[in-house]
Amino acid sequence: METYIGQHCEYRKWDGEGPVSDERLIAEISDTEGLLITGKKIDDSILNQAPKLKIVSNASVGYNNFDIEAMRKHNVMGTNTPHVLDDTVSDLVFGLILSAARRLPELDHYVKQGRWKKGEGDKKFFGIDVHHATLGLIGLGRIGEKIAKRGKYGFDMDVLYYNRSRKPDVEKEHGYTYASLEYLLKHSDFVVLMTPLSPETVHFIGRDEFKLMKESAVFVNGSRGQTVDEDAMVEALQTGEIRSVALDVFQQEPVDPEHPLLKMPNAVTIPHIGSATVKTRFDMAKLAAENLMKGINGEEPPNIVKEFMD
Ligand code: 8YV
Repeated sequence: METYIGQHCEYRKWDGEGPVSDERLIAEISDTEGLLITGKKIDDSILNQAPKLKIVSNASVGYNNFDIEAMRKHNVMGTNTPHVLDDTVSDLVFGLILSAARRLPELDHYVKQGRWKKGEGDKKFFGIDVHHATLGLIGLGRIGEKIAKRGKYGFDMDVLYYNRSRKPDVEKEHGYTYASLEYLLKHSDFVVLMTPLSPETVHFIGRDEFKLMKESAVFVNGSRGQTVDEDAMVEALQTGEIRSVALDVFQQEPVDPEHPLLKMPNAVTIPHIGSATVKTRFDMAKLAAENLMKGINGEEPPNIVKEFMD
């Protein structure tokens, strides 16, 4: 990717550990026309120092790191990397569903600790079935649709979905049921949150929503940590309001090692790896680089996010 970018423009790369600091970014961007980033917050404080900036290209599909209003004000467009990660993220979500249902990380740990003894009953290893269960999907976007298909055709699940806009054609083609959020929460065995983070979806799932779920429910978050009230989730696990959770995302990332969730065997926790396969990360980087170059050259990038389309 660097070769591709290097062929088209002069570039500087952040090689440091972790995300670039605001101070460092600001020191570098007075003459910059394009930025390629993952997850770095782009707001007025950055944009004020970048008078030549035309485009911020996110190497991710989520773009909650864009301060849309500020970017519009500064005439800077934002792009993302949709489509290329849909299958990879939905595979991972199914991995989370299976991990929680069959308690795979917990039991892997058990075996590796040498605790599996001859003659002991296996009742304590029992999990719950995924096949023929009810999958409740909050968010039937591109990734949500892939998850629904895996559930329906791979695991014979009944699929309920809740979405901002109803999708009658998809419903009809695959036999999914559109449900109110309340109905979905009350009737799903697996509740999967796959909605983008926006001001409307902050703490979309909180105390009231956990209370509505079945005691046997598994809650899976593959969107963003801020879409869930984490304190309420911990409480729901502690009080047995739900059975277990499986999470790719957290309110704060990396998650604090002292976080109560990390001490719970019924919380599967992985480090935000939804799209993290060799091929998909390559495809995302390629798309992000293409978006970047087009934006710098005054052409229309293929993946301008909708808020910059008018
Ligand atoms: C992350 C994602 O960006 O594309 C997204 O929105 O959540 C992921 O692809 C990626 O895992 C880097 O944190």
